[in-house]
Amino acid sequence: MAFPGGVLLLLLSSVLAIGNVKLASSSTFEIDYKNDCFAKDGKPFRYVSGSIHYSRIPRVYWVDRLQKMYMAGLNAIQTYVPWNYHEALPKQYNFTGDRDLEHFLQLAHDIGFLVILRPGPYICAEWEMGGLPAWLLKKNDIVLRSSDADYINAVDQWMGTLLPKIKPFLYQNGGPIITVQVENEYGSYFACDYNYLRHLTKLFRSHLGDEVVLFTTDGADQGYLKCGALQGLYATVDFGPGGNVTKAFSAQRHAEPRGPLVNSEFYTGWLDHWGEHHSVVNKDAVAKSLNEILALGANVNLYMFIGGTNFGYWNGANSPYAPQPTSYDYDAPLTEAGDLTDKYFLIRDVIRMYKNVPDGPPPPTTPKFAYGAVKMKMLKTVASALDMLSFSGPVKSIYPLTFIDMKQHFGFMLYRTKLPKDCSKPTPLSSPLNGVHDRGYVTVDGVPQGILERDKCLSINITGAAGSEVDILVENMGRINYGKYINDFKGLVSNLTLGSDTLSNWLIYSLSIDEVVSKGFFWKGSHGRNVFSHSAKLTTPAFYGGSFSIPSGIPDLPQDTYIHFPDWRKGQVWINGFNLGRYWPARGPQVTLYVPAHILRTDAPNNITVLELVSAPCDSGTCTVEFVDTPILNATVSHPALKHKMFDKGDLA
Ligand code: 6GJ
Repeated sequence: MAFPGGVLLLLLSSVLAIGNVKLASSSTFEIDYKNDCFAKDGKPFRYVSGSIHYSRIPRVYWVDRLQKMYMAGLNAIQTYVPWNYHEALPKQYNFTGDRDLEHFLQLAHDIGFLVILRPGPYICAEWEMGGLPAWLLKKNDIVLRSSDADYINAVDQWMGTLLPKIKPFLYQNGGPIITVQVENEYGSYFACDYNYLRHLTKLFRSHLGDEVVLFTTDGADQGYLKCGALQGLYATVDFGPGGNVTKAFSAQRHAEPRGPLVNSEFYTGWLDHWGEHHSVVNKDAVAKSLNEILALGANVNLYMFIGGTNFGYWNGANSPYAPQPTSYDYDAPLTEAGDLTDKYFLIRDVIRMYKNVPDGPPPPTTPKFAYGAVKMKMLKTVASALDMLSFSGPVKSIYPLTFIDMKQHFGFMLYRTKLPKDCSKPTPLSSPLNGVHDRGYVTVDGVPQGILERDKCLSINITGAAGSEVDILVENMGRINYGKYINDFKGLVSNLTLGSDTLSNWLIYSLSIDEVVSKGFFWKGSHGRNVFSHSAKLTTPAFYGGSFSIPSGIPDLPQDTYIHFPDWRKGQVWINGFNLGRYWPARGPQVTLYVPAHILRTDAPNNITVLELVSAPCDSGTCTVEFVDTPILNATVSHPALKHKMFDKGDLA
C-alpha cells in the first residue's frame, strides 16, 4: 500500500518515538512471583532502604545526608511527598529551594540510590495533618481519605501536577524510582473505602503508566490489611524491632502469598510528643531484628534513617491531642543534625553481612559552634502590634470563627471581646466543649490570667471590671496526623463561657506574624514594657529581639549550632526571618532547637526574634538566649498538666 510521503514520515517518526522510549531505557523493575523477589533488569533484587524526608532537611544538606546513608550500605532511600508542603493554597504550587523534589530525586540518582516514593496523598509521618492541606477543611464536613467528591477533585488536581513531574524519574524511564506507594496505612483508617483506593490506583496508573510497581503499606496484621490492601497494589507491611519477624511477615503472606517480603517501615526509633519522655530504641534490638529480616531475604526500609526537623509549624499531632516537637530526631541512626551514631555503625555492620558496603569512611559529623549568649530585649506585645500583624483589621462576629473561616492555616490568631459583667471576684472562663484548639493565652486589659489548653485545661479563673478587654491569643500547635480526627480545625472552634454566660461579640484578628518578622517590622518604633500577671508567673505574649555577629577570623564559620532558652517557657523563634520552630523547655523533652548553619550570615548581624507566650525572663532574669554546641532533646518531663486533668488551673509552666 503506497503512503504519501508525509504520512510515511509520520509513521516512521512514531515507530522511532516508541522505539526511543524503549531504546532510551530498557530498564525494568518488576515483581517476580515465581521466585518471591523483585527483579531489576530481569535479575533478582533486594532493597535495603532508609527513610529520609526532604521536607525535614535543608536542601544544602541533602547531599551530606544521602552520602552518609549510601556509605551505610543502603541501596535505596524512601521519601514522602507532603502535599501541603507544595500546595499551600489551592493551585499555588512551590517546588523550589527546600521544596525542589526533582532536585532531591536527581541527587539520590546521582549518588547511586534507587528510590521508593510515597506521594500519599495522605502520609501520616508526624507531619501537619498527615500531609493533607488544611484548606481542604473549607468544606467543613469533608470526609478526608475517601471518595468524597470535593476531596477527590482536589486529589486529582494535585496528582495531575505532581505525578507528571515524577514520571521521568521512574526506573523504567531511566530514573531511580522503583516503586510508588498508594495512600498510607489505609487499613488503619475508619473509612475503609475501596472505591477511593481504586480511584487512586487508576489515577496513579493514568499518570505513571502500567509498568511501575504500585504498593500499599499497613500494620502487620490481617485486620489492617483488610481495608488497606487492594487488588493491583502489592501489599507490604510495617513493624519495628523486638517482635516475631516471621509472624509479622505471615500477615503480609496472607495478602500476598507469592512475591517479595517487604517491611516498608522498620522502626529504628520512635516519635516524641511535647510533655513525654524522649523516645529511644535500643540499637541492639534494632540490629537483631534487622538481621532476622535480612536473613529471610526480605526487603526492608529503615524508618527513619534520618528524622530531621519540623521547621516552622510543620509538626503533626496525635489524639488525644498530643503535638510532636520541632525535633524529629527519632533516635534515628543519623541524628537530627546528621551526626553519625553508634546505631549507624551497628546497622552498617549488619548490612555488611548481606551485601557490599562501600569502602571508606562516611562524611564526618558536621562541627557545631557555640556562639554563646545573646542579650534580648522586649520589642512589642502582640496586642500592641495588632495594627502591624493584622493587615486587614479585625473581623466582627457574634461567635468565634475558626482559622479556616478566617482563611488562615498556621500560627496564631487573636480573639478579643469585652467583659460583659464585673468579675472583681475570680470568675471561670471556660471552654465547655473543649474548643480551644490548641492553646489560648488569656489576658484582661493586658494582664495575663492563665492558659486554656485542648484536652488538658478547659477552664481558668479571670478577674476584671465590666467592659475590660479580654484577649485570647490562640495558638495552632499542629494538626492531628493520624486516625479519624485529622480534620483538625483550629482556633476557638466552639463558644467560651464566663460563669454561666456565653461570651459573644468578638473581634477576630488574623495574624501575619511570619511576614512581619521577615520584614523586620518589630524592630521599628517604640519598645514596650512587660506586664506581669497577678500570679507573677506569666507575662503578656510579646516579641523579643536580639542580634549577634559571627566572629570573623574563625575558619569554617558559620557552623551548625543549637539555640537554648534559659528561663523562657514556650514560644516561636525566627532567625534572620527563618521560622526555626517551636520551643517549650518548660514542658520538654526538647529543650534546644537545631540551627542549620545556612540560615546564619557573616556579612551582617544575625537577627533573632522570639515570640514568648507564657513567661519571659526579662524583668529580673537573664533575658538572653544562648547558642550551644550540644543538643538537649531528652529533658525530664513532669508537669501537672500532663495528667490530662480537665478544668484544672492553667498550665503555668
Ligand atoms: C506509621 O504508621 C506511619 O505510616 N508510623 C506511625 N504510626 C502511627 C502511630 C500513632 C500512634 S508512628 C511513626 C510512623 C509514621 O507516622 C508513618 O508515617
